[in-house]
Amino acid sequence: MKILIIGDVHGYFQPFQPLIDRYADKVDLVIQLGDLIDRVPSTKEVLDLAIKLDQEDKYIFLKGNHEFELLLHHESGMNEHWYIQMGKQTLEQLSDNYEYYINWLSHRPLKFETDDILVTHAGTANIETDYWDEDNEHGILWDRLPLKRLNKFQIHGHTPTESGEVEVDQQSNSCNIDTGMGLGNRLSGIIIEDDKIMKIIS
Ligand SMILES: [Mn+2]
Repeated sequence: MKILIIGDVHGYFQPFQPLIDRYADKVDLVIQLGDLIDRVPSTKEVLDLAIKLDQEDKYIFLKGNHEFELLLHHESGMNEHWYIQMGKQTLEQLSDNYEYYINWLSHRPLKFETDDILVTHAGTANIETDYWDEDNEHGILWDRLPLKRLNKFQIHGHTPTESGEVEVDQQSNSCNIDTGMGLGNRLSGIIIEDDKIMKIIS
């Protein structure tokens, strides 16, 4: 099975749609690992496309910390840290159909897993506490610590790589595909077959 995994999009419709158009037909499954939203003004277009694609079984959209922040704002009231930085603009863009977007976002899974790979937003930190806790600063949505080596290949994003390229870490048997779209750098993806990287798209 060939799987295309796409990194953090952060509202950049422009490289996101062409990447889907060019590569989705060449694989069996497409996974985006969260942080579709925030940062630039086309969050709405990105979400509209994702929601449309998600009607097909072929697509899986995971939750990132930015989706978590928006849902926290929705459920628990003013999330000031997020709101001031980018939430206000995101909420304005989604205001016409707010409940519809919230409903879809609240159903995003935290992981995709096979016998060979584990895909999450930020990876599994080498910590004692529960890394599946969405509110844990070293949890699956937030971690920036070195990852725990598991018995499978991990693919994650969340922390832009220093090189601006897709980076493989041999020690933890993992791969970071966040090449800094949120900083205006670029969007990347990889095509995996079993646990082997067949192609890097950058
Ligand atoms: Mn993130």
